Amino acid sequence: MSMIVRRLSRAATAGLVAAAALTAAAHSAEAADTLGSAAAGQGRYFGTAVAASHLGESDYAATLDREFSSVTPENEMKWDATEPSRGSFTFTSADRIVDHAQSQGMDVRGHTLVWHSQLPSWVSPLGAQDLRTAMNAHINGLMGHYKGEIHSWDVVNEAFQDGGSGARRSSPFQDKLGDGFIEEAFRTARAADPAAKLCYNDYNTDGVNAKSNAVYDMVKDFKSRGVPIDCVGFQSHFNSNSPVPSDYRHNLQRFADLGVDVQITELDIEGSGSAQAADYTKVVEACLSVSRCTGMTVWGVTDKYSWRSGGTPLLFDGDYNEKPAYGAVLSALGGSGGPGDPGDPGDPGDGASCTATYTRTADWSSGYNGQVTITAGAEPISSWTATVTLPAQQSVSSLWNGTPTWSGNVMTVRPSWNGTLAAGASTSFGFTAAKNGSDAAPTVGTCTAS
Ligand code: G2I
Repeated sequence: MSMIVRRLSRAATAGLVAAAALTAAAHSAEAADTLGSAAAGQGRYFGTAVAASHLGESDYAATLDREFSSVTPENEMKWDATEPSRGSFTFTSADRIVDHAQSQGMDVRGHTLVWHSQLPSWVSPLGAQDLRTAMNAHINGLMGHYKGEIHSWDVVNEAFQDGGSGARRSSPFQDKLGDGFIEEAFRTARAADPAAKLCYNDYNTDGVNAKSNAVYDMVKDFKSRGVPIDCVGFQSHFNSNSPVPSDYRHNLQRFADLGVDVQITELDIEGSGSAQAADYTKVVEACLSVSRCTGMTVWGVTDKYSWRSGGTPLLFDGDYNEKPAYGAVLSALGGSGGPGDPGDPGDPGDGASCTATYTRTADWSSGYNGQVTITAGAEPISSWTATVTLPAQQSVSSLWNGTPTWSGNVMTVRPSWNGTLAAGASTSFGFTAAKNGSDAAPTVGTCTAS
């Protein structure tokens, strides 16, 4: 689909975004027994990196939808994914994540516009003037497509070297355009989407050191000269070689004192058990004690899909069980519940649960039949609720074995006669949809049960 068409259809879903925001507000008023609702009680978001390819896995989607209030596409908004050849933008995977997030009332962080890594091969050979044009066109292409839909963008990522020098990292942008490329990227970004917070994002800048000092000096300079910058992202990838620094809070605060928000953008901490839990507690407490620390994002939902899978660095294990670190984070956020607590929605076998999976059962040129199968979890259930988000153009003409309510193109379906299911048992509902020019599949969101 061309960028222009998609841009129009995104604007047409504005009503849907508003409806999703209402869902989020209602959600945060419930008992703070999830990461997102507990963080909302502290005026913060709690997010995760998401890969589009996992959204069809029901346990992945259920954990994501239940626990998190913000998402960051892990790879889908990077340059190689969105503009693989010059001037030709593809947003299919990124749109999937944004549509899913909006259907659940989640915010979206944009990651990332200008970065030396995951660059398509056509970028590096460009001469200086051409590279400048291409960089600005890339920023405008991405930010234009998602205008008004992204709460914070990582405009420039990882532009400083590791080690003691505090120098800029060599990259096509640095080497050909010089230090000024960062400023230019931020100015272009501000014009492209004035509502988005514009962030500089980096790693090994979590404590006070030569690298964070260099970023600090840049932000101070930007603020003094009116270069538009709103926030600094601290990736916070920790392990035994790179532990949570003792001056983490102090470092976040000194950046906040420059007049920018700070965000923890890619948190993960290798380890397990109580030691890992204690480290996560330090990070959450540091953010909560800095009023301009507006939210935290962990870099993935489950250990099994982490870029550091060997290090089990996340809050849910490979079977989506809550780890001790989950309980520590929830309690540091002022929430209640956690692994083993009665009524905790994330505990397997502890309370009603269900999963929802989608299949297309019939297909013709102008329409199709879809079927959603609801399967009870480890306990019997007496009712279920499933959400189905249709591509904007499509419309549903009939639905059977379920009772729908609509918000924009999000259909929330509850049982008609088939709410009661034994543990592990299934039922399904079906519907007929008109394609109206779009053959895309609907997205099935979280299934909740009682
Ligand atoms: O490296 C951890 C993060 C450091 N900060 C910037 C982040 O954008 C970065 O994320 C990681 C992703 O978590 C990985 O998933 O960035 C990596 C690339 O630099 C991502 O890995 C890549 C693999 O290297 C590719 O082989 C693969 O095709 O993911 C791609 C998509 O699955």
